[in-house]
Amino acid sequence: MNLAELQHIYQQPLFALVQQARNVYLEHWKTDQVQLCTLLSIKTGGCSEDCGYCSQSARNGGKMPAGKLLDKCEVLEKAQEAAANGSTRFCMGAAWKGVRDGDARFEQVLDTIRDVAKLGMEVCVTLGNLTLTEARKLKEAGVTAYNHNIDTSPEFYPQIVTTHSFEDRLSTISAVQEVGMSVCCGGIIGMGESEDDRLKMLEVLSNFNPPPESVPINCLMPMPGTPLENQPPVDVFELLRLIATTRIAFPKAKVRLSAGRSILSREAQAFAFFAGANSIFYGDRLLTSGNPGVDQDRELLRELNLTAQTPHQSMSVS
Ligand code: SAM
Ligand code: DTB
Ligand code: SF4
Repeated sequence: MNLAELQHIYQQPLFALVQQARNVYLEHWKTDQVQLCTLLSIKTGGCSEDCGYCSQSARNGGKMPAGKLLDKCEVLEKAQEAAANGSTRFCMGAAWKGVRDGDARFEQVLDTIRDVAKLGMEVCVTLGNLTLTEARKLKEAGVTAYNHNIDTSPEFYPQIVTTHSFEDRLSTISAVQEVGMSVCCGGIIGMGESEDDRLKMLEVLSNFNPPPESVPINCLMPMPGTPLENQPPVDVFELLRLIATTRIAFPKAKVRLSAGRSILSREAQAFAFFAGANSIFYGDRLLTSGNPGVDQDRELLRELNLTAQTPHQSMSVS
């Protein structure tokens, strides 16, 4: 879809937009199921990059000490706990610019992935830049999806990050696609970008071939010490419009209501599910910030009569 088409969808009266999104959802997904993804930061802080939103950048005040890469046993323990809690996807994140084949830390991550993959959940990793060689090894180790967000429009990106380019992000995504791994790619809203920047981000995503398997929509968590620490919260109706537009643009994708749920009311989350979101981060923590507790989320899903997706479930209707 191009920007004009996305604007046309996005600018409809809110109820017409949400109704269209709900219809698209029902055409492609038979039941009201939500994918439950648990995140684990396997290497926290000390990152060389200057992403303005990120608490883990060594350049953003440097308050967060660089942690060590978690060993396999620690990760497996968390992954088993996630599986026992009903998670269908386990996503491991590292505060790295990227990974290189031959590096001992990359070998350690591959070894960990091989064991996590045996637990039956979908396995997602987000490790920064890759080339074809690393992408192939990750797939062989059992990774099902690689998360690499473009975060915003190509035009706004340089105002948020200067240590790598938007094109660098796209080149990693091409490598992931070339080896046949699913792409999980979305962005953040609330960084000072315009509504058109958000739609331009969707325009770029909609030109991916194949389109992303999942699209995380994160609301900025304003992290102390970062240049964006004082950003005001995202307007809830702007979030709902973007979720609905994403559902319409990507009928078959998991649209993930990602960072920021801890400041959304139960009603706003219910509205977001109605508008087409069908995936959440599930677990008490995101990477360095908080998330609603597992018990709270279980209760919310029960009240909304939403059930958990099984792993590797794509659309229920062909
Ligand atoms: N270093 C890797 C990378 O940049 O791809 C992986 C980890 S990075 C923390 C993954 C994603 O988390 C970012 O692309 C961004 O979309 C999201 N993120 C990071 N900090 C955030 C924040 N404060 N609020 C919302 N989303 C955030
Ligand atoms: C994504 O799109 N959101 C997640 C995951 N992919 C890696 C990360 C959210 C991070 C929120 C801020 C934090 O916890 O540091
Ligand atoms: Fe590093 Fe990723 Fe955070 Fe950017 S978003 S500073 S690359 S951990």
